[in-house]
Amino acid sequence: MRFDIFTIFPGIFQGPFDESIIKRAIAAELVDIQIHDIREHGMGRHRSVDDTPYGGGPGMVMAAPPLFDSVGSVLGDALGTLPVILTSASGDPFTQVIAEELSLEPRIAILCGRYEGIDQRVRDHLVTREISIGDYVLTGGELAAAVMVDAITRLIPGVIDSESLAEESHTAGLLEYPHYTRPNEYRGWTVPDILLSGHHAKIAEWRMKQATELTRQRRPDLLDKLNHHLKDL
Ligand code: JCK
Repeated sequence: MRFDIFTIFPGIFQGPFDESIIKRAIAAELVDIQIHDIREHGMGRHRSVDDTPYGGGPGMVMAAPPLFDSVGSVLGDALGTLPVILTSASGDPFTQVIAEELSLEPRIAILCGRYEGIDQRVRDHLVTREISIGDYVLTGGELAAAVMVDAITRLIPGVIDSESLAEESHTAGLLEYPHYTRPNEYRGWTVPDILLSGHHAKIAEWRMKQATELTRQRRPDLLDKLNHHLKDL
């Protein structure tokens, strides 16, 4: 799978993909993440990518031409056939279901906004989908793009151990059950006996009960959603 990320701050992506699981996925050529600097298509002598808003008001607006030129030059004829995602606080909420859908695509473009806004013609004629990673305010779209790439990449076959993904599907829609590792006693705090018993069926049952109970306490909305899905089956 290939990601093309368009940004005016390519340096933000120096860190996030250069460690651990994503780094391994890149090395194994399971994923290809290309960062493109929109400013290479900036306007005029100063390579501007923004301008003041028509109609007045505070802040600057990201201009359309550098974005169309940048995305057009990288995607070429593929433009029009693949998802072009805009990270935006006004977008559809990003969910695991969306991550799963997008993990099936061979290639995705992600545009990272900055400033107070983006020229509406980009949304209307370049972007196929607007996605938000949550109801809080970021300074720009780059960290949201990194979050989406991370969540999507781990779903690509071969990136994560298939046992872990199978375990995840058993408990999908629930919060995690408690985990323990050695030592069995630490500062007088012990590990639940059931986990040391070797009774695999009993352990699975205990974990499911723990996950369900924690979800009921902390995220009853997730249980409601899960019940709706089960009713549909
Ligand atoms: C992209 C610029 C900064 C901040 C004005 C917005 C009402 C406008 C995001 N989950 C998420 N939160 N924030 C973002 C995000 C923020 C961005 C850009 C994504 C580009 N900014 C900014 C505030 C405003 N308010 C709501 C007025 C821009 C995602 N994904």
